[in-house]
Amino acid sequence: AVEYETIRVEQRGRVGWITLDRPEALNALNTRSMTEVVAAATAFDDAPDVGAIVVTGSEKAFAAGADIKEMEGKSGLEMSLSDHFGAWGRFAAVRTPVIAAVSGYALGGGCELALMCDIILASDRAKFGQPEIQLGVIPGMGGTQRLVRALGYYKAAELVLTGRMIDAGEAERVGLVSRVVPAADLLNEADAVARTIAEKPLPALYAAKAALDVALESTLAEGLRFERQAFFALFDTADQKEGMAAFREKRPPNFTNR
Ligand code: CO8
Repeated sequence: AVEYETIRVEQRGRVGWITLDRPEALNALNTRSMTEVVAAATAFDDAPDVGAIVVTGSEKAFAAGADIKEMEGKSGLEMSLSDHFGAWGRFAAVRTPVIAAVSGYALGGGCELALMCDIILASDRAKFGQPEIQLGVIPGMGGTQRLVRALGYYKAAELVLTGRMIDAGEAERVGLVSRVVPAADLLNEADAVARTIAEKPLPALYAAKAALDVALESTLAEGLRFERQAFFALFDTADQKEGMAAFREKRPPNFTNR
């Protein structure tokens, strides 16, 4: 078994849990934690009995950014040659739906990690922000791109240019967060949402996530073409036949994830 140092990993039912666990650094993301989160997420993605993944931190911090102390002394050339944090691309490419359950700080790379997930649930103690400008840099794990797509240009520009943190209520109002719950309820709420997703048929979940992803990076015409092909392909799955038969027979479906 893999020995994780910076995360805790657990499968409960059909839900894979990844808990960031570097409390001494407010879960700041270093190379080690990137490697571990990516390994855990891709292992859950490969497991046929996992239908949803939850990523969370502690009540005080989801993740307070990329690890500043690790990056500080590097040159641009070193960052570039090592493709510093490039492996996060594999996290974003996970086919299984991923839920971020955020409490406390989700700053910089922490906010960007949440943005790589499909659903963001927040506790009333959550704070989001891209403070990189104050460090003389900019978001480097997708923040400028995903925030513009998620919030629109003007709100994203304000956050990236000022570095201002927003609380959970504002994050919900601007559409970053699906729902805000009391901190004590966050993990139960994440579990409920994850279970709801994980009991759906896997081929349709993969297709839905892939189509949603295409919406972020294509024209409407390309996206509609992708959606239609994915829709057609699902008619070759056992779960489509079962789902529609169950509807007709007025009984719950029994999906086999094929
Ligand atoms: N990196 C390293 N260590 C951190 C980080 C971080 N991002 N955040 C907190 N820590 C450490 C602190 O240094 C401190 O350690 P120590 O006890 O050894 O001094 C410990 O965690 C606790 O932190 P604080 O004492 O500061 O706790 P407070 O409650 O007083 O403050 C804050 C909490 C406001 C969250 C504060 O810690 C803070 O401002 N942190 C930095 C936030 C930040 O600027 N994040 C952005 C980082 S840059 C980034 O994410 C770029 C991403 C893109 C990279 C892509 C590369 C390709």
